[in-house]
Amino acid sequence: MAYFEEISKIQYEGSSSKNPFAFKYYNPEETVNGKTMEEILRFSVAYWHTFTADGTDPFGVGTAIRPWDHLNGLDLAKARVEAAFELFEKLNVPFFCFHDSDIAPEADTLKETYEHLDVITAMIKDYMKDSKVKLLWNTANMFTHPRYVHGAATSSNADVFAFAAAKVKKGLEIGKELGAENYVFWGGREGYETLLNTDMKLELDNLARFFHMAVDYAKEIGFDGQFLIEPKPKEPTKHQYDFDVATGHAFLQKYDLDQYFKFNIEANHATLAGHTFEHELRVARINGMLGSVDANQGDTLIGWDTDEFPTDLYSTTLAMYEILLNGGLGKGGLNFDAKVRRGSFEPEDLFHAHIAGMDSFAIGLKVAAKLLEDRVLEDFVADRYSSYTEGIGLDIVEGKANFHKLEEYALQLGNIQNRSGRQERLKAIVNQYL
Ligand code: XYL
Repeated sequence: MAYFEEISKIQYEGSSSKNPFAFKYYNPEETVNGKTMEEILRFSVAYWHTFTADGTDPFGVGTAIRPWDHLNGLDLAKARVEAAFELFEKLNVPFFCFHDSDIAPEADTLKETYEHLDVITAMIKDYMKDSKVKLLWNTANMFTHPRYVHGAATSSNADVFAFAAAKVKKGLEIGKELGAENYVFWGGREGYETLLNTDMKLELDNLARFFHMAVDYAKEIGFDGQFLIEPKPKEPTKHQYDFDVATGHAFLQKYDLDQYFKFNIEANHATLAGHTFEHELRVARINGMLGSVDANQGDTLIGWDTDEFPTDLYSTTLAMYEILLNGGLGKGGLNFDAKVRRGSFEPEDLFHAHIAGMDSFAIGLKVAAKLLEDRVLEDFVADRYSSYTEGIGLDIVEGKANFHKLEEYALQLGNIQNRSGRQERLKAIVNQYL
């Protein structure tokens, strides 16, 4: 059965095409620096936003019209798998991602939930056999059910810690079964609401214990996917422990976990933390910790995680600039952790949204590659820091300076001359490439 009958496979038609169901810029076969767009961009569909969510928001019920709406329970879960593979195929995306609870309904007992997961995992595996689509990552939902009211691995209740561990154990088994390239931890409720009732040290120590157990179990079963932490500063908790990349990195280093983890960086989480998307990518990149990306965008006028499909070309360009400098995303990809707006409730909007996101990143890739090829920013930055390539600057960089030597040098300096940072000129040059 076809769920999106009216829509055929989306093809690349070029920028002059007026066909809404065509890519204008994303041409999977086109090469950029010797690799195809498909290989570099590694697009992924997020199961939760595209097949599970219905447009519910804090003020109103769902608005989405979906061809599987009339079904329930496991029948609904199965229909979603069928619809998912139809959409993957038609959009020609190479990857998808899910939480356990997106693919199969949670039952009253953990045992029954496992049974549901087994049925749907087998079905997904079957579909994957006849498809080129791979699992970018899976994860466990440890934030929706009331049991996670005080967190999962950072809960004040050890029973919840144990329950969460069982969910991740199962998640790793599923990841292995489906050949997942990564496993994600997003700690939505791993944080606190008030310090008045919180043992922060125990919660953080427990979170590290939990991650070490996950690493051990992955080794035990031979799961070789990359572990990823997805930082977010807040929402739903007031303060989330994986606040941003820098905070998460310090945590991983403190607990000897940095060798096993990288980061899954989400654009809208970066902006919630008061950073730009490219800032988070840069911090991860220069520390060798850039794993994967949740490609979306927020809204400057709204203070929460709006998870919009990415259409801001300035942002996709600067993101792709970081990704290219990183030598690509390795096992990671660009996962559209993005939802159609509540007012875009028709099934075809799922296609328009993904086409918009894929085209926006394709433009970003091409512009970033050209910027790098012309060394627009590299030459400027190299020149800006040239004082460290000779004289006292070179001594500082080579560890040949100390406060005595620097004082001696400073004492004989006349007026210090600085040079302009030329921010506006550089922005204008970037605009010339867009
Ligand atoms: C919510 C988060 C999640 C993670 C996976 O803000 O983005 O959707 O990506 O748990």
